[in-house]
Amino acid sequence: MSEEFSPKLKQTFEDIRTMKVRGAGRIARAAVSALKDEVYYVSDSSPEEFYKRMQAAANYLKSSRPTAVSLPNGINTVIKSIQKGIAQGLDLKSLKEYVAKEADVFIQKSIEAQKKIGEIGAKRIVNGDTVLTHCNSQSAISVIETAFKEGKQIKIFATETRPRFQGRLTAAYLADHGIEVTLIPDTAARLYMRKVDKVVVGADAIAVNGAVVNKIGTSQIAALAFESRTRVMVAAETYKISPQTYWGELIEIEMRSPYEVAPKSWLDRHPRIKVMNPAFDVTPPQYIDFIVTEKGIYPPQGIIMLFKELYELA
Ligand code: RUB
Repeated sequence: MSEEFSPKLKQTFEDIRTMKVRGAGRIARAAVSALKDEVYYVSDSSPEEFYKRMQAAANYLKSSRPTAVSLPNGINTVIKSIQKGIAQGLDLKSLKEYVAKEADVFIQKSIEAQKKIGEIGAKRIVNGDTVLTHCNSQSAISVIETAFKEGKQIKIFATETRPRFQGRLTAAYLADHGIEVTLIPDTAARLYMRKVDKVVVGADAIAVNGAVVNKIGTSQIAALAFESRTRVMVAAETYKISPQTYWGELIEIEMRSPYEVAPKSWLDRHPRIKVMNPAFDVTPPQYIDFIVTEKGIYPPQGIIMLFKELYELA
């Protein structure tokens, strides 16, 4: 099946699958950029043939990783632009130009959204705050970095984020940008929570009821924050809201290899041990204080209204 796709598309699929490209925003932009290039990969004979080819490419890319809703949402904007262009009666050349332009618009908007989230979220960080973040979220980092650039004296705890240690990426980035950061084991989150003023995390998906799917361990941290009355901010672009959850579907949680948790040689010596390695978990809305999007700040319970507005259902 994948033979019919361009080398770039196949490479992007592999990069997302193997987590060379990771983080929900980056995944979406990489997929949309690959689809943009796919537009001109072969010369189609008709708009319908082009549509069919792009739909196959879209479905292939969607299957690279299951949880980050930004991936299908980003891809769907490209597919919808083809449908719109065909409905408008565009000829093949104009249709391809239109679709490539819409892909660029998505990428540009995604970058701008992260910046805007930083500006809005930073208003909720005050001078002297200690912030705890988990995993490696560009949107969460945007909030932290903007607050720092505004001159606020802040300290960060970054959890190491086992088993893939994305917290090291966060810690390295923040330290390289002059921000005081302390890397802690995930298991030390409760010990240090008493020193934390705000928890700031990103999201891979947001359900319409305001529940947030993010890196495994996020819900544990949110529960600890709840216990110690520490505020939890989720920084996420609106394209992370899952439309499927409006119709009652659940968000699929990616299960990853057991060898990320323990080496194969060790597991081979202990064949009776089972390993579960979920990549994400669900934080219930009651453990989240607010969600910062590029459209403004919402309580988790307000996400349904935002969703209806975005999808013109209200
Ligand atoms: C990354 C992760 C990030 C979100 C949000 O998981 O959980 O918190 O994707 O990131 P993984 P961003 O490393 O498994 O992809 O704000 O950059 O979209």
